[in-house]
Amino acid sequence: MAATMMVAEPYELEFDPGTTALLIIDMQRDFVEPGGFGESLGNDVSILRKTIAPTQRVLEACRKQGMMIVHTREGHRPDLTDCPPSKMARGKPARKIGDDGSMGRLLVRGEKGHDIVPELYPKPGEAVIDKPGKGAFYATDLELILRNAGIKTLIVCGVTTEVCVNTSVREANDRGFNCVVLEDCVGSYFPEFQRAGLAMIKAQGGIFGWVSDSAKALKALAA
Ligand code: TIU
Repeated sequence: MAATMMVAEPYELEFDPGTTALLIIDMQRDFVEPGGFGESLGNDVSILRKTIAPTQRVLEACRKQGMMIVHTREGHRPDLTDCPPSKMARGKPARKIGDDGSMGRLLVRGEKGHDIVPELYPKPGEAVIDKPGKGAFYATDLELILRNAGIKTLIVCGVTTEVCVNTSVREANDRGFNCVVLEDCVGSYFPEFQRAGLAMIKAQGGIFGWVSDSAKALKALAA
């Protein structure tokens, strides 16, 4: 497929699916199902589940185009040596990172809660980036993988809008990648942060990137 256009804000985005990756941030049970890390921070996690269906449609369209697909997971080694003590202590939670939850140890690699929800589960050959922080580029090989594949544009989905999605988009933007965030494919525990998190990406002429939605992305990918 040749270069195409996606209707977006603040203006139309031109992209080539051959140099574009779908980046799905942290669609893990720990953030979207009860008993996980998100709930341990005091959040109602059910609000995030509405991102799953539109993200699934975009994922299927990108797979059909043969585009690069990258999934990220936030989490830590079982011995927690890569978890800053400050992160563990933040919020004084009743259940901390590494403690037992109903889906295994919270935010620990290899546990059920740490893995990606079944609806969006990676297929063989799709990159899975395990990240210890909120940003997908910090202490990971994501940039190397994207550069080696000649990727220029990122279509971004995932959770949460103002935390890991925003942090990762800012990191990507500073590295020269064009990012378009699909608003119905990203979710926040806080409606006001969903609005602000998207507004600050597309403000000032697209200071961090573009905002579009799954329907517009599907239309662009079908063109
Ligand atoms: N707490 C919250 O909103 N998010 C996170 O801790 N991680 C991600 O956003 N993935």
